[in-house]
Amino acid sequence: RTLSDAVMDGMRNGQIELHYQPTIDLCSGRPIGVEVLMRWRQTPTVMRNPIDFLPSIVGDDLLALDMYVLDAALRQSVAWQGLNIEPALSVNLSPRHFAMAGFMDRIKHTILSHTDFDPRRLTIELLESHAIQDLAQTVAVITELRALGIRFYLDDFGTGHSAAAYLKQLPIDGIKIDQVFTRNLPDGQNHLHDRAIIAASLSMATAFEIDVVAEGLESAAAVSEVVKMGCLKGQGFYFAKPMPADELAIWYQYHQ
Ligand code: G
Ligand code: G
Ligand code: MN
Ligand code: NA
Repeated sequence: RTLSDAVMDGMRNGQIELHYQPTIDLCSGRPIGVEVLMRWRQTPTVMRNPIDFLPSIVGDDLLALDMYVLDAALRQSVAWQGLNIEPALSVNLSPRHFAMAGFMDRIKHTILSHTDFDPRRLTIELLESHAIQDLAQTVAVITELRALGIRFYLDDFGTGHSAAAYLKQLPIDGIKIDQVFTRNLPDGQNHLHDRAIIAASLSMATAFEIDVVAEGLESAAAVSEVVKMGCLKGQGFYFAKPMPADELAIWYQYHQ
């Protein structure tokens, strides 16, 4: 049995869990929303991160897994509304799905079946490291979903092979600056190069009138550096690690 089969069986047996990491308004220090991050509870004591198993899952299986995560996150969000917390949700999706037949109907059905969820509270993060296969089709799907109020961000910005081209060609609302560019701030190895890349990303985002979130903020000093450069939103262990839903609810009620 392959790793992919084991994960898909795990999904059917309730072993896929969601963790949630807050994103922060760097001016007020308050949370704006949460990024949804998948985990696989392979055994009661072994929890695996997606980096270990996602690369082995392809095609329809990856789509099924991503739709499972989206559906579970929307259900969680509606449950949180009952506790008076309403974080915006950011869900990771591979842009590969966007060229697949039937994807549009499938994702729309998943989102609209949660009638108590306002689609304006959903952001989709597209992994920039995954190549886009059918650009015209991808643009068409994004455009139709944006008409429902869903926002799109390019994730891992700067680490793929076509960041600037995607920025130019896709109708997106924001970018997430990858943690490889923030982790050595303020004065670690090659920090001048990192600063140049962050400044260039911010400058492009300003020209395109889109949002920027800096990832991987692990210290107050790193936060203060990106704020000085003009970045208004962030995420990272300095503020909060990814947490299970019950912990996130307590964290959010305390910090909102
Ligand atoms: O949580 P962690 O740092 O281990 O996540 C590692 C990577 O896995 C991140 O780049 C993230 O974008 C990706 N990832 C996490 N959850 C999902 C998901 O539900 N679907 C997809 N396609 N990628 C995910
Ligand atoms: O690629 P993506 O942005 O989706 O990945 C998010 C991943 O980054 C999550 O797996 C999360 O655990 C991890 N992460 C979030 N904040 C930090 C941080 O401050 N430092 C490090 N090293 N990893 C982080
Ligand atoms: Mn992400
Ligand atoms: Na990222």
